[in-house]
Amino acid sequence: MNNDDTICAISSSAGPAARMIVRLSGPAARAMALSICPDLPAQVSARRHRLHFCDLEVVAWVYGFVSPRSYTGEEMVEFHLPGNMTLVQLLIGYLQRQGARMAEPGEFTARAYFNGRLDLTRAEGVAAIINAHGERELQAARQLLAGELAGRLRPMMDRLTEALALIEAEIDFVDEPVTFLARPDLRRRLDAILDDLRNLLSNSRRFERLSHQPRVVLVGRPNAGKSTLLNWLAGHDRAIVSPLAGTTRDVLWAEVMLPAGSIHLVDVAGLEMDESPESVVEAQMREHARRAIAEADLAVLVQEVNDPRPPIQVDRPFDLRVDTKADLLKAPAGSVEDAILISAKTGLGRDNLIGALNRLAFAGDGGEARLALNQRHVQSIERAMDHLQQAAGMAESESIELLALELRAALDHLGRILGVVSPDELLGEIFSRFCIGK
Ligand SMILES: Nc1nc2c(ncn2[C@@H]2O[C@H](COP(=O)(O)OP(=O)(O)OP(=O)(O)O)[C@@H](O)[C@H]2O)c(=O)[nH]1
Ligand SMILES: [Mg+2]
Repeated sequence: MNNDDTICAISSSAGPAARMIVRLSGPAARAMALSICPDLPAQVSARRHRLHFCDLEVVAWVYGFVSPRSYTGEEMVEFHLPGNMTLVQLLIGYLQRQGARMAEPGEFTARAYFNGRLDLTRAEGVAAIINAHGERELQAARQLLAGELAGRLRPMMDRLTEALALIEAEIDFVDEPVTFLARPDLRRRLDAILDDLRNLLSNSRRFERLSHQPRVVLVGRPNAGKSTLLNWLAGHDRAIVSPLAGTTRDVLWAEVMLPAGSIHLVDVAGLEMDESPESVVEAQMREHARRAIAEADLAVLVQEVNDPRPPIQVDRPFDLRVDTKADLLKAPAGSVEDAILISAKTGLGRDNLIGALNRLAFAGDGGEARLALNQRHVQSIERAMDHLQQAAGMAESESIELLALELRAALDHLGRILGVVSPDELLGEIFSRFCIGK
């Protein structure tokens, strides 16, 4: 990426809006802005101005930022124009004729990173916010942007740097019998850093998991009330319900909102225990059901409360049992102890059921306080831990050169997370996930 030129882009979201934002950043940003807005103040400012370009006079809010006090760290100007795409395109065309180049996706944030305004985890936070689906991802992205991961890693890196410096000092004084760091002390320090990294991994969530919608499949005999349950939780008539056994044939699903997120609730054909399929359709129906059951994250056994037969069995254990049609309950002993008793007719058990599904589907998610790590973070932490383990194993040995090498490699991997040492291809990979104008 070349930072010598001045870039511009539309940085408001796509589609009609009351205001549209054109961003300009780089060494010539101010000069270009002055050519259409001669009274732009020399200091940081936010004012309404009359802009003159392409024989037009347009009243717009103009935000002037002075290097290094801007998002990118460069001279920056933002034009907040009336929401008119033609106007915006005329302005962009004008700026291009003045020498501005259209920004690539993520280029504003990349410049912020190169100018030391953001570390790499925070830059990823910006990308994650732009791409967030739903509240949980947004929350995790905000944590990244707030620098929480960096805040946890930096003290560990400082401790590691200190140990490395002491070891390297010994290498420099190899001819003299000095020890700057007693070996048991070194070992303790390395073990402590390893413990902290291990804790960071085990107490964090995975970013990738946040966007995964847990699949929950309803399994039971024909007529048990599975489709009714699907409709009841989805809040609309997704599936056909009838008193005839064998109503559902295809695999159906609906998105169901639970307090911690949404799940993909799957309804399949009712299954009998040991019945051989009578027709081609039935064989297919079973095969589809079997696959949906195997692919689900959770399986719920749905059984009519008065059904005296033993529950059906499938190739996996059930995570939850739901007894349906509680309004038809003949004797109180009908329900199994750890089953959730519901009635779609009277509304009984709905909160219980939602609570149980929520716990199962989002267990281990651990609320908002836990940090979310992406694949790249986890991989770098694991590699750093491998090198630290190697180093800890050598702590007692004589060859401190090799030990220093391992410590340096560990530090390097942690540094990559923050972008302290970042190969170009890694940077390209991260910033290309942005959209233009960010
Ligand atoms: N009284 C009562 N009837 C219910 C309740 N839930 C479902 N039913 C009835 O039970 C019958 C079967 O319901 P479905 O939801 O179609 O059952 P299913 O398990 O999807 O059946 P298949 O698709 O054939 O496997 C329908 O007539 C429903 O109206 C309930 O809570 N109370
Ligand atoms: Mg059904």
